[in-house]
Amino acid sequence: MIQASAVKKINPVAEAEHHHVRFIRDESGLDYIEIDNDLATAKIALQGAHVMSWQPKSQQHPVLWLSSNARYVPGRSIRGGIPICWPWFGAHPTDSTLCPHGFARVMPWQVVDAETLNNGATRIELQMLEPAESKRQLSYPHLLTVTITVGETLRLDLATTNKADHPFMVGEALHTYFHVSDVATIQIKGLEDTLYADKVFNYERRVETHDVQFNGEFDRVYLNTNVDCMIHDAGLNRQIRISKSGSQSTVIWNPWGEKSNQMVDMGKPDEWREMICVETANALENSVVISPGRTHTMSVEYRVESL
Ligand code: TA6
Repeated sequence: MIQASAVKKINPVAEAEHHHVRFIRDESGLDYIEIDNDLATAKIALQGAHVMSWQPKSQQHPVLWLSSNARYVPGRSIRGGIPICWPWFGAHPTDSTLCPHGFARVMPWQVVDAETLNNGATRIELQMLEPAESKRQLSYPHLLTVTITVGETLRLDLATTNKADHPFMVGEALHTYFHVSDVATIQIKGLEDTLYADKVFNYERRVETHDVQFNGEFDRVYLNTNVDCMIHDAGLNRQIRISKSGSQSTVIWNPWGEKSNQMVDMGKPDEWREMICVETANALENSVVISPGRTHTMSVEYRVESL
């Protein structure tokens, strides 16, 4: 974890200009943005433009789950928060040597704009930088930005611009880890009658018949769906509403105990019980073809509601 003694300010000008925003660097050289405005707190790693935490000041509990032994090292994704999967989701379609879920989540990003909105929220726009490694994995010219708005709600707008002279296809996900009281007692509402591909059963296709509930490993890509989902959590007396646009897939994942225990960064033995991933995505056949000169934007907004 970040040692307080190793933390130093890296952008005092931006800090002065943009109230509520602080830049810090840890001992591995990773940079972070801390936001503390009238409405909420949040922390974002510049590697991956990775939102690590967000908590509205009206809420007693964190909304996002962040593993207690997440790794904060260059080139590795942080376990928890909101990893950005791009430009493919899951395994690369043709080259198994490439990292699952693409490279955006481990690339350096830079802040291109920051402002305080009239409602008190903080809006930060980041752009992915393109080291040689990313060019090797995606040779087409492109621009990837994410705008993160931190307030009573949390909003992310992930925008891909095609700067090539031919169309290209992207798969993508905002792979959000939510903090829940106990994954075995929550329900996810909004996906009844939706077709899904079940990764636990070799991508077998079925149609959801009920609210989603959990009693074992769960890894599904719900397809052709753009509706709101709600994580109904009686244990925390709250519901998290997930509203999205530009997204046709919703991915839900919890590895359960055995798989979590095989992973080096899933926290203490039972920590996986307090986590559910509900991902705003365009995956499998919902991957998006972007024409030359066009921008495709996938957006999501999270809101905590009382039960
Ligand atoms: O979104 C679900 C999933 O694709 C699962 O199959 C699981 O592997 C998970 O993402 C985590 O992937 P990661 O590469 O972050 O370990």
